[in-house]
Amino acid sequence: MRRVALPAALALLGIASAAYAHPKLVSASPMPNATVAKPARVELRFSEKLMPKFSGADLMMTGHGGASHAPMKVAAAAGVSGDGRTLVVTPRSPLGAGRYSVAWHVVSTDTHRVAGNFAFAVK
Ligand SMILES: [Cu+2]
Repeated sequence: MRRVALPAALALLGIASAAYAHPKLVSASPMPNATVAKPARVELRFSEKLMPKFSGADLMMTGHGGASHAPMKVAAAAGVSGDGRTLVVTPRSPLGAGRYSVAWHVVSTDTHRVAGNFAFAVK
């Protein structure tokens, strides 16, 4: 119960304090909508320091071979890197050719929660 309640409370906090600085996605690798050779990891850099405990991302495969399919979760580990602002998603095995989406959620050290997603393709 508590695990569910806390992120929800943080989300409400985020909405209530929309005028304050929220973590923004500054850059991502692969870049949104880019087509790249097999990336070893996905990196998302934010404008604020993140709370690792409440920050993460799901990597999903959404299609391959020219066809879309229901999102399939890719086994991956997500963590915040040494600079405190970069969320790194490392797939357990190399990504095959196809289309992917990254659904991320982060909580900055001032407790603002932001979520978003973007897509990229692997050739
Ligand atoms: Cu697929």
